Amino acid sequence: MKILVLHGPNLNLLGEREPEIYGRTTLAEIDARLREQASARGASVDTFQSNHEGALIDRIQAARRTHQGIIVNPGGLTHSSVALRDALAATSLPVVEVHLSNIYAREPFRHHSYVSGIALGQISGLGAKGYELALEALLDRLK
Ligand code: CA2
Repeated sequence: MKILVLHGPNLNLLGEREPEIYGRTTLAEIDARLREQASARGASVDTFQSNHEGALIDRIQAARRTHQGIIVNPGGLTHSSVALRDALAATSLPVVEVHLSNIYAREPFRHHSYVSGIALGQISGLGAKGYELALEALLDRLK
C-alpha cells in the first residue's frame, strides 16, 4: 500500500514562521513521522511539497497507477484551485484533506475548500497530528 502525501505552497516554511497558527513541527518532522507510521502498518508514503500548482498537478497525475490513496494539504490552493480539485478527482483515488489550522475559525475566504467536495474526509485544526489521523483513516479504509 503506497500513499502519496502532498503539501502545497508555503508549507515548506512550517516550524520557521507563524508558529502560533501552524505549530512548531517542521515539514521534515511531519514526513518522517508519517513514514514511520506507515511502515509500522506495512505500508509506505511518498511525500512531495511544491510552491507550484502545476508541479502538484503533475505529481497527482503520476500517482494514479502507483499509489492507492492521497493525503493533501493544498495550502492556499484549497481556496482557489479548481485545477487541483480536478486533478485529484481524475485519479479516482481516495483523498483525505488536511489543514493544520481550523480553516472555519479563520477569515471567511478560508471557509470554502475546492477539495472537500471530492475528498473522503477533511481534518482541520488539529495541527501536525491531523496528518497522522488522516493516514490512519486512509489505511483503515484501504485495508
Ligand atoms: O491550515 C492549513 O494547513 C492551511 O492549509 C495552511 C495554508 C492556508 O492558506 C490555508 O488556509 C490553511 C497556508 C500555508 C502556509 O504555511 C505557512 C507555514 C508557516 C509559515 C507561514 C506559512
